Amino acid sequence: MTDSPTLLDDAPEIERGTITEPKVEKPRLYKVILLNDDYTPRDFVTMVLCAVFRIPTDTAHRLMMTAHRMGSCVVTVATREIAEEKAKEGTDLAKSEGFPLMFTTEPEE
Ligand code: TYC
Repeated sequence: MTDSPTLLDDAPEIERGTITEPKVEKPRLYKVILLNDDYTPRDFVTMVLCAVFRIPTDTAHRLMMTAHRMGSCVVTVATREIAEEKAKEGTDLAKSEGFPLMFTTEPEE
């Protein structure tokens, strides 16, 4: 069945398309979360943050202390692929040294 003609039929495609059917969606972003634990040394956590997330030592130390005091802390926000890759890199680096330090990811609201 074909729709009846409307005034919009003569409007440029872009005017109809942009308002009702956006074609390009922004990728959902994911948080990388640092979890506290009772065993990983503070300096090691700071070193992992610097190495994996390429952040300055003072920022890494502040994030580490936030996770230590609050239980967890958002380190960065990225696409799902990058967030999962960074979380695994940090968790694996700690595991290779025998520490239970963990990073997780979760979608932003
Ligand atoms: N709580 C750990 C300790 O007292 C240090 C630590 C901080 C571990 C932050 C993990 O995400 C963490 N040694």
